Amino acid sequence: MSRELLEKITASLVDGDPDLTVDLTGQALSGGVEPIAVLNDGLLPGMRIVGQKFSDGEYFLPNLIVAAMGMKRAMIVLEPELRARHQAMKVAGSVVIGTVQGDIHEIGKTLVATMLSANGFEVHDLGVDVSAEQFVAKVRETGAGLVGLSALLTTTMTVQREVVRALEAAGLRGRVKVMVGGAPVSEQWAKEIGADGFAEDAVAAVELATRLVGTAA
Ligand code: B1M
Repeated sequence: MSRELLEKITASLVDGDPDLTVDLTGQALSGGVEPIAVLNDGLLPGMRIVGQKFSDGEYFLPNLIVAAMGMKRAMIVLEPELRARHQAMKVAGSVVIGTVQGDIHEIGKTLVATMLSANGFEVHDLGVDVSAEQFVAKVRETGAGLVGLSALLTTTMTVQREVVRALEAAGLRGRVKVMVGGAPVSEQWAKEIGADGFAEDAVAAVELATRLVGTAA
């Protein structure tokens, strides 16, 4: 039953029906399906299929926009449930996060921010299209020990390097760790630009953040 519901959630994203996605997400939660399963086995496979169809030339920009709308609206329903699972956690560390300048992809970054927050991190989410200067200013203002940089485009992943350099130039690099992520980003890239680590998904991001903040402490 829940398998069938999760498949319907995936299909609703692929078919571009945001109302149905939200409705099915609510049904799954009230039917007792774990929020993390709704995310990992319902919503994310849908976004992967949409991306693949876009790459294959079968889908176009409007298809991406409608799918993103469904995903974002479903996340509004899902987020409180994800957080509720981790209510009793103490603050694990402070993180400044954002999608780098020139890039407006926000879903993955927001998911990482939600999972960090759900796991006890104090999260300062700067949103999308964030400049190196804005990252530097927020680290200064908050004293955060970790910066998370998301980039979804091969053309914007280079901005992650700019942020690392800007933190160095501002004299902050000694006290702040840098975590990078996003579809085109890799462990190798993280090393190349002098970041402290790469995480493939939101769960890995929580593990990495915990390890990095632990190292910094
Ligand atoms: Co865009 N887009 N898009 N898009 N889009 C991609 C990224 C693309 C791979 C599609 C494709 O060709 N198959 C392609 C990039 C190609 C490349 O550079 N290699 C692409 C393109 C080309 C574009 C435009 C240039 C299209 C155009 O205008 N011609 C344009 C660029 C706009 C810009 O940013 N300046 C564009 C626009 C858009 C929309 C606005 C329509 C929309 C975004 C809406 C929004 O976010 N509000 C959109 C979407 C939805 C996608 C796809 C289909 C889905 C992205 C997504 O939300 N995935 C995407 C294809 C794909 O990725 N399969 C695509 C779900 C999300 C949960 O996963 O973001 O990967 P993801 O995040 C993951 C991990 O990557 C990781 O954890 C997350 C959770 O598991 N992660 C981190 C992410 N950030 C992290 C940070 C961390 C750690 C882990 O630490 C800090």
